[in-house]
Amino acid sequence: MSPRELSERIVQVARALGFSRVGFASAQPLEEGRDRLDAFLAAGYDGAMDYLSEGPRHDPRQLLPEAKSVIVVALSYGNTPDPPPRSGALTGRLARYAQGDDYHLVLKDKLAALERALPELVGHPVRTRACVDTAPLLERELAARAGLGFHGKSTLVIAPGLGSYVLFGELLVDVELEATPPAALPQSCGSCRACLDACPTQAFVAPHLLDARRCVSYLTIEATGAIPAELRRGLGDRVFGCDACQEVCPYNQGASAQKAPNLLSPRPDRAELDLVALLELGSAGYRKLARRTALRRVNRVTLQRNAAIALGNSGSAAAVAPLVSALENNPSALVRSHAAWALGELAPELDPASRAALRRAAESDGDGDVRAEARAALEAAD
Ligand code: B12
Ligand code: SF4
Ligand code: SF4
Repeated sequence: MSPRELSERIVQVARALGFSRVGFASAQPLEEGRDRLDAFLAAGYDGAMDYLSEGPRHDPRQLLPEAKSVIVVALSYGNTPDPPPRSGALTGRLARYAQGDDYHLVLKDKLAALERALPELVGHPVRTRACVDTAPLLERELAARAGLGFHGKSTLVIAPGLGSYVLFGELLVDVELEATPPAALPQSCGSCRACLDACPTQAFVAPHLLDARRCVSYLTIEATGAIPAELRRGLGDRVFGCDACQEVCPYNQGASAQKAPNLLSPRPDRAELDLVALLELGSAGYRKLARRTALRRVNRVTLQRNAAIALGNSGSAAAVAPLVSALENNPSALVRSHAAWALGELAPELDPASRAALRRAAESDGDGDVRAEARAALEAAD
């Protein structure tokens, strides 16, 4: 079988598994990507994501020394329903990719099926390594090299015809496959800068360059400690991830009407979560909420912290009582301190009882951060 025939048969199998795009790239090191990653790390834009500097991420052969090619697949989730209009209810938003099954599990299952099909397609045993997100690999560089899309100014890879709501997975193989030529036009953002202007925390340092420490996705998912006070308002009602830079992208307009299969099976009840229930989440509730979803990436306290901030951003008097309860009863100082901040944001809504709770926390909470946040909230209320 010619290399082209082999590629075509692999594409057929991958498409039958539900992948929206499939491309092939050489497993040669990604030199340009390495330079960009080094500059990103040198500037400290990675924040606490130490794993980004561990091990070379630009060389697929570090993961499979015999690798000759990389099969890159794209899973499209653009047709997740658009978020409902704000209703005034105390709800928090999840990023689109988190509204259904965990993409790591879905992609890994599908890549395993492709892996099993390869020996018969190729005609001999094949050494492989499947990667989804967590392996030390520059997945966006590989996706672009495999012709699946181009680098948007938002740093997301945009797949023509699908937009940026695509997730990538890779299969490294010890087989020489014909590289996919770059995707057909259009291939750039042109003069557009909508994503840069829409970012609620001004996280873009320049086109194609993100200071991850300011990104709502980083703050709500990766950051485990206190969220810098000056960025909390920017979170708005987002409690897990952020799509603001994708929502405004012209390449994503009409995405929710796409007919492509959505392997993540988004659930309507996951577009928004009840913020009070999230703030009061118990262990059993957390297990039920996070099971087989991307929410597994964060622990219960992180979700409670995020809920406290979103309640503080709600402007609603109904948020005061649950926040006072969290300030007085939550065992986590992180949650209590963010509840105190949130009460300060709701200063015009505070009644004498909630002010008294803040005063008690300011004087006698066992944690210094909680005392400081409660004092600041009282100052805001005076
Ligand atoms: C760390 C990480 C994050 C961090 C940092 C993101 C960032 N922009 O660096 C945080 C937590 C903020 C994050 C957020 C999100 N992430 Co993320 N993340 C990753 C992860 C694990 C590593 C990315 C990385 O190495 N960053 C360091 C920078 C320097 O590298 P890079 O962004 O990949 O950029 C490279 C290229 O794009 C290229 N490049 C950069 N600029 C330019 C400019 C030009 C002109 C050219 C030619 C090339 C180029 O050079 C860079 C280095 O090689 C990847 C998975 C993986 N293993 O790659 C997922 C990944 C990038 N994330 C993904 C997703 C879906 C998201 C979110 C949309 C989730 C959400 N809804 O909340 C947001 C989007 C935020 C954004 N605008 O990027 C997808 C992106 C899919 C896509 N279509 O691009 C990935 C690929 C996961 C996956 N398996 O699908 N993420
Ligand atoms: S995901 Fe949100 S916070 Fe992060 S860069 Fe995009 S718009 Fe900004
Ligand atoms: S919003 Fe505009 S600038 Fe940003 S990625 Fe999309 S096309 Fe590019």
